[in-house]
Amino acid sequence: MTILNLPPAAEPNSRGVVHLRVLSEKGEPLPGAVLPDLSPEKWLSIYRGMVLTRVLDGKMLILQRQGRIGFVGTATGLEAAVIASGAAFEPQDWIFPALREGGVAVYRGMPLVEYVGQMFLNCHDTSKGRQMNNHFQHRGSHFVSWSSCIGTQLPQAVGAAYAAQIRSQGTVMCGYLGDGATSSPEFHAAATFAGVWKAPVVFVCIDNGWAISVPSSAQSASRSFGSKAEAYGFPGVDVDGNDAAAVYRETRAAVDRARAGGGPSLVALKSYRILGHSSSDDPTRYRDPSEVEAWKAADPIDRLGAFLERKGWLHADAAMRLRESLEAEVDRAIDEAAAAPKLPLRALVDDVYARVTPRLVAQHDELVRVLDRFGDPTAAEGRFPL
Ligand SMILES: Cc1ncc(C[n+]2csc(CCOP(=O)(O)OP(=O)(O)O)c2C)c(N)n1
Ligand SMILES: [Mg+2]
Repeated sequence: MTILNLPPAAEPNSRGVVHLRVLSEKGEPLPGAVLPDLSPEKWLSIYRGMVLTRVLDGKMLILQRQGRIGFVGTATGLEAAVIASGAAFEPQDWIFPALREGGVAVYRGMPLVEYVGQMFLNCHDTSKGRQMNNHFQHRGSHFVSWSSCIGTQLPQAVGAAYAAQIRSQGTVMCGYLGDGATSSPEFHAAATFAGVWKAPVVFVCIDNGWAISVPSSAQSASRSFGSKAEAYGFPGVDVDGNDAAAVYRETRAAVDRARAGGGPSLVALKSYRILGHSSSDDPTRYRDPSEVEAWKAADPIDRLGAFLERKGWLHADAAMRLRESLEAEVDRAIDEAAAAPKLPLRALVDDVYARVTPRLVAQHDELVRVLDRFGDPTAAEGRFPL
């Protein structure tokens, strides 16, 4: 029998775990639940970040389907888990992301044209085309470039946290990971060192139900992802990741504890990847469409929107206008980024070392010869040349 991967409920799941919540599915504060103490402006900035993330996903997927960019990994359905957790860190903190947290870079100040430019891998891409696209970085918002090798960002986050601790900087590091990444050796190494050193790091595990085609129920025999922290000697918590209020409250508590010298935490956010693993994936081959429908009905943007409406801080027409204005903003960024020049080939080698090494010069020259001989592969309009 297939076990469906359904949204968290008020009663314990089959492993006896209840995911913490603050808001009901309809956005009502639950009786007795403590709301995070946020200004209306901060709530609205989180909501805006969530809607912008959804808009970016939709438009990037269209660009990918048009053959104008190569790859997209979306956060659709994960917006509360991504943005409300990211919003709990301060500007001086550093984010070590996984695939789906580009919205946090934008929330923290990455210009949209750089985000889209990284998707196009053109001159607006601050990684200068040396990364695959959809691998954002933004120095100004302390958002570190991700590596596709699952889990590798975690020891880096812990190392940076240890350095900040030694320097008494009061800086907290955020290490994002997926449910699948909890099985990586890097998660184990990072959590071990973080626990021993009491490093100021918060591991934010976004359980989006799947690691490509492996359901998160089959990923581990642990009681829950949050409970894994116990083995490493620090607190872990399991949270309804579609409840932006609960996500913010619990992440913020972990950030505050880390900053005060209380060491690391693991915040596990139960949510769901509504779309495929990436633009190269067809999820209908391995999952039951009924669970996707169940999670669509538990939409995190609608839930936070309903809460904000209830509070009188957001009206339905303002929400619609916000979405339209964000769509227009992203369209402008796409127009600007799409018109930007390609990176010169030299950018591949230019500032890798203080001086370009003879080997890199030789590789660059060889590439120029190949292009002269076979032509520019990007000239094949609207279709992939490979
Ligand atoms: C070290 C390593 N092993 C395998 C892969 C192939 N791979 C790419 S994404 C992925 C699953 C990741 O799942 P999860 O951590 O849940 O993140 P999600 O994609 O669901 O956000 C795997 C196994 C990889 N990129 N790196
Ligand atoms: Mg996953």
